[in-house]
Amino acid sequence: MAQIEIVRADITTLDVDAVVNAANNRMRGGGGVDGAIHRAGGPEILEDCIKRFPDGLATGDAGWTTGGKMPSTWVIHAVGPNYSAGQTDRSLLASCYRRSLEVADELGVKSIAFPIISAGVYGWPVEDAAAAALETTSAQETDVEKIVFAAFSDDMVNVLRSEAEKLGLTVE
Ligand code: AR6
Repeated sequence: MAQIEIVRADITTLDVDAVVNAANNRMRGGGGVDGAIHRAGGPEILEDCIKRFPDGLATGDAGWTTGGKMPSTWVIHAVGPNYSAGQTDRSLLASCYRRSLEVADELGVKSIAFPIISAGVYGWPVEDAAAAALETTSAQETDVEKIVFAAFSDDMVNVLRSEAEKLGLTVE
């Protein structure tokens, strides 16, 4: 089982093999963490998105591009469900984490950082978004050794710590 860490950080600054992006179906960038990743990594990420995902990506799925100028080698883009638009199927949210770790294993990634997918613009209730993130990643068989959750606020750090405690998970 991978070691789980919760940190307060801008995910684009983390020195990990892969950072996960909370993307959308079009896979051409956007706001929130998606905007931050495209800005930090530079235009190579969008070029790779256009080349590798001409038709975008389905909700719940994940796929990789270069990390461009970021410290991470890879970006793994996952498309979360848009709760605010009525996509409330939790299995789609869990699928983002499962698919991201599968892609990470294909790439030989040993350390990965996740944002809390769907918990921003897409409006998923934050406690449940954090619980889904922790539950799904901690239950998965993977060769990834370190999973970092990058919280963008102190509130999110506290939510993640409290949900981890409810799940009986050891986190750093
Ligand atoms: N580092 C870490 N976490 C961040 C960062 C950052 N630099 N920036 C934001 N967050 P969101 P979603 C947190 O809205 O809800 C985009 O337009 C944020 O506080 O980025 O899945 C896409 O293109 C929140 O906790 O993603 C899609 O259209 C979490 O990351 C749509 O938004 C996710 O918030 C996806 O919405």
